[in-house]
Amino acid sequence: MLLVGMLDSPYVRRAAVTATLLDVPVEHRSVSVFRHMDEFRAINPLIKAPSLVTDAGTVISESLLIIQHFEDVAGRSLRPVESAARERDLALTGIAIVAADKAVAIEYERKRPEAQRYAPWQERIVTQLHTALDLLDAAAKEGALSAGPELLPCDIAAAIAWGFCRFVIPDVAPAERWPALAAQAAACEALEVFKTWPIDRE
Ligand SMILES: N[C@@H](CCC(=O)N[C@@H](CS)C(=O)NCC(=O)O)C(=O)O
Repeated sequence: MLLVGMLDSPYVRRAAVTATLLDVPVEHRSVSVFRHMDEFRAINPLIKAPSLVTDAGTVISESLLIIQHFEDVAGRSLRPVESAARERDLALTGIAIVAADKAVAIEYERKRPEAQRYAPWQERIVTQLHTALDLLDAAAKEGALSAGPELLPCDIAAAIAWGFCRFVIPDVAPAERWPALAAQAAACEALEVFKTWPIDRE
């Protein structure tokens, strides 16, 4: 299987870390959706990262679906089995994905020429990001997010979303404002599986 996309994408990185934890072997190709558009388009005309090319040659977009395919191949999932824990994981994973979505939106807004930026929209997405980070920090503080020993999807998603914020928009995500989340993410980043898929490999 071939996972396509750069590891500075929180979606690509989440998929890569999950594949390793599920023991699903993936080859990784670091192709940029911006700098290598033609190369990306040849793999997936949608030019979305991550893209997965399965062993059968099928192209799958969207990280959640790619992870679902990894689970199908592995015959297991990283989600807890017990229903309350499972629900909590789904809720926290969703919050972490929203955090990543909003951080990406903030980064993309910054690509616009100054005159084409719309301040009320920028304020909205920063507020949404901060709300998501508040919720993740509270979860980390009460121990609902951790760095293992068994990593859950929410642990992975939260740590990766936080790492992405610190990497691309550190000015709107100061570490001292969300210390429990920052500590949880730092503990995850120290793990071998996170080091295998570093955010800044390229
Ligand atoms: N919901 C998607 C989001 C993926 C996404 O937005 N990826 C960005 C890179 S971080 C991308 O492909 N951007 C180019 C574009 O949207 O045209 C997922 O979970 O895979």
